[in-house]
Amino acid sequence: MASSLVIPDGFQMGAATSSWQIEGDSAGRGRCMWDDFAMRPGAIVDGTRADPACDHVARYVEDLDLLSWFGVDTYRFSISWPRVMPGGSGPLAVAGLDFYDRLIDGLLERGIEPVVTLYHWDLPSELQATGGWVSRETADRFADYAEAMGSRYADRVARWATLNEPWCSSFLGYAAGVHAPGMRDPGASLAAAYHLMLGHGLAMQRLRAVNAHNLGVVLNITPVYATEPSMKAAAHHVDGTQNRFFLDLLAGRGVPQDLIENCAHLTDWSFVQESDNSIISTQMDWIGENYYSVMRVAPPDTGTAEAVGQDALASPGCPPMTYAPRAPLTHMGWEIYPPGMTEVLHRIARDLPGIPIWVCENGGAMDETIDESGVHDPIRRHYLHDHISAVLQARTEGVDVRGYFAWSLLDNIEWAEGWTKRFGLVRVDVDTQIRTPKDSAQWYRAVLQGRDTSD
Ligand code: IFM
Repeated sequence: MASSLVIPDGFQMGAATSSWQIEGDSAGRGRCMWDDFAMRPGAIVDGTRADPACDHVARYVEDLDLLSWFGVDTYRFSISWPRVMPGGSGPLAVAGLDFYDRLIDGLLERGIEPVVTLYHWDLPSELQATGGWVSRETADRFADYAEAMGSRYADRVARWATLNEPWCSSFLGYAAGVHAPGMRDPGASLAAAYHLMLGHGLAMQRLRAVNAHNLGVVLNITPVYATEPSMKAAAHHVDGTQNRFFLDLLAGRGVPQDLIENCAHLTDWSFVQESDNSIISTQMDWIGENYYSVMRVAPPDTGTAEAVGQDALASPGCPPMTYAPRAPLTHMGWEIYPPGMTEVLHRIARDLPGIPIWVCENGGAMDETIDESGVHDPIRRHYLHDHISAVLQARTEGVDVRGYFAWSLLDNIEWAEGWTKRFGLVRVDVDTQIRTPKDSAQWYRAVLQGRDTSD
């Protein structure tokens, strides 16, 4: 790894979290589909529930002080829909709204820009009970919720993301069944993906109407490679469900024709209405990219390792295939491949020209050792170094990338992996809730403060 990293002036550096992964205090909000999913035996590998998570609702001041300690320019967090609007529609919950007021004001007092994600997967249970994202009405309810949040916080929020990683919400949740709501219905997952994007477009319009500024969405566009020429068609299909579906809808090109044809046995696509196109492609002010790894599409039964979320079921309509990530791997089984970061930023710039990009998540669950001198995680430190360098390379090559958020500020609930996979810069002891900055945190802080970053 190169010995130093120079962050250009004006390039924003931050850290990110999401509500269900850190907040705890489930008694202080309505239920969401992840609370329900977590009750299913075996759904979350270690039986983790929403509480205590990082007990962030009670400890947010300590967490704000940690952000100050790092010296971040910006912090990306998500609002829990069921905390501010229990049930997913109707009256707002004052205690929930007040919590995010205090969080946002605390950030501003510390000179940190708040970036809000409106939907990071915690759909109110009541909306899942009426079909969740498979139902078009959920997109309307999301737009109502977005408008309510815009009305309350637009004066203080620097940037808004409607959705986080709609690919995960739709295909991991409704097709592969490994995320809430735990369904395995490929046709339904395509409707869910579409309605998420419709909800995005509707929310953009409603946010703008209440003077919320800097509006966008966060995707997880992922380079997809065929391991051999015979797998090119399968890789193209995976690229369709993983990437082109979202990019093409945002660009106003509609659902890719090859997906329409290849998935015709799964759905009649009757949920697609012509008038939706202009809504979904409402002009964005920015786009977020969460980059962790790449996908290597290989012949069936030749996969070399299990990678969390790299599941053929999550690409409805795909020809027989498997994934074959190459070492080195993180604890998620995800290949560590920094050049993919540069590549993906170029691709987004090409497919959605003229839209500034923020890297909204990047990081890894890695080996770490704990002793009296601290938490030692050299692999994470190298990972961050190499990926930030890859972002800056894309910027040098002309991509309009404006900032980077490390995932994650804190160790937190890694969804169906529970507490078994830790992505934090800061270690969280779940029993004591003691926060301990890892070596990677010290390094990241030094980068942010422009101090010595030599290896
Ligand atoms: O923890 C998740 C996050 O919620 C969404 N992006 C990927 C991260 C790691 O899996």
